[in-house]
Amino acid sequence: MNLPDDILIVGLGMTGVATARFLSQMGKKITIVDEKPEQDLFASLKALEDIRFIGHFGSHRREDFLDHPLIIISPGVDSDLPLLKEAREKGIKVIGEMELASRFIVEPIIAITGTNGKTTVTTIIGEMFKKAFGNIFVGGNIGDPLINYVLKGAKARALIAEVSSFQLETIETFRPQTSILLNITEDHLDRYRSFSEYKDAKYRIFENQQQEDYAILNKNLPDTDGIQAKRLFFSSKDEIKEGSFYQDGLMIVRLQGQEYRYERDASPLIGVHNTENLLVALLVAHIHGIEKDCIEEALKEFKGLPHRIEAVRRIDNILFFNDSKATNVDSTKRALESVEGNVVLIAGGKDKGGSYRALESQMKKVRALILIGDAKERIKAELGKYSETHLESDLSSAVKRALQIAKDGDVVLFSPMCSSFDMFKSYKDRGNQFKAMVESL
Ligand code: UMA
Repeated sequence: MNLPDDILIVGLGMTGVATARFLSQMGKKITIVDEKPEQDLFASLKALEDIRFIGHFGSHRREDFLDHPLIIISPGVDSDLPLLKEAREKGIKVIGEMELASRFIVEPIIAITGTNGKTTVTTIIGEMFKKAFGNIFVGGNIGDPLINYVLKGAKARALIAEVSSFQLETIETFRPQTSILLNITEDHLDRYRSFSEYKDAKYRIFENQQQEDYAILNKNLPDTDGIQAKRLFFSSKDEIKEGSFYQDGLMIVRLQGQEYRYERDASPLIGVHNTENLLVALLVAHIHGIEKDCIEEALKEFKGLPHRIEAVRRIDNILFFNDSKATNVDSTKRALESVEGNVVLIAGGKDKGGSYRALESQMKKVRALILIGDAKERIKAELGKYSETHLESDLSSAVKRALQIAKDGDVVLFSPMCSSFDMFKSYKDRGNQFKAMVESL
């Protein structure tokens, strides 16, 4: 791709830093803007100490957005910002880092999106591919921006990329060889005007695919018209002709007249949602010709990721789970479906504007609801009538309260349904603090 000499980068988080390093390596003149003041960008600025760029920090300035022929934005920057709209109207190109990276990548990309399960599926596929081929890049929304792969000049056999709706908003030519859409439920309604806008962003993962590519979709998802790639489905309920499904304790892959069977129990991951995650990974592995023994080894060895229904400690037959990664209501619903026994649920955090009512069907399992954070009043208004409800000022008092309320054989589940940014740096920080609090009880 021919890039102009003068480029604006919006956002100086992980993505902005990686993009700046790449553009600097290409000898471009770089301007970086971020709405945060300089003192809050210390770590990013330190990471760019050795490269030359112009930085304007604090609030965004109109002239920065209208002065450069190309703007590259980070996923956290809304592509509908009025200043970006104005730039586009002036003929300035606005793309995201993932689009930029993909223009320099020739190796096959396996891209995974969905509201929940993305990171788990990306990681398991990554493990299977590493066993089979060794040299694999795993990145994207999971943490390592794709542009870092290009920057390092490495040559992997394939790239396994977790892709968010934010990243998909700003693609133009991004074309994965295999695109996966796991599920779509309400999320990020603080960024999107409607659920359908969020859904449309997710479906863009198929937009540039051609007939020789693969599109893998959950059988439950509607409207699959308009996809050019070969469509394969997965289901935890229904038998599938071409794709993968669960039946009587087995995960079955059917592909080009062949059938491959795996015991569900071969994986230590619990829950129907994980059955679906595994079905996808098995299907992708077989599309790419991975041998059964590599697949089986990865299935057995992958014990799940931290902060996802992670067992922390048992105190007097009360089991504490950390599910801090549950940043939306569907994720918490899946956690409640997966754990056994009565549950004391600790939830709340930064509200994203969606409804919490999707949890109603699982509330019979909830002995008590302990709420924290910005969202606590809204959650109480929607779910409080189904169980004893307590509002707490912080996570530490919520944990202590949970121990008082829980009875023998109960589960204490910390599954916030909200993002962490009202009280914590990230879901990881939140989960780590929860674990430390439980350990100190
Ligand atoms: N900013 C502006 N102007 C704006 C908005 C933001 O200047 O209008 C600035 C912020 O002040 C901040 C910078 O942009 O300094 C942050 O950019 P960013 O939020 O894109 O952060 P990165 O560190 O680059 O992380 C991003 C992803 N973050 C988001 O999508 C919000 C990371 O996903 C991803 O791991 C990383 O790129 C590498 O690809 C995180 C995430 O929460 C895990 N993702 C969401 C999710 O999974 O639900 C989508």
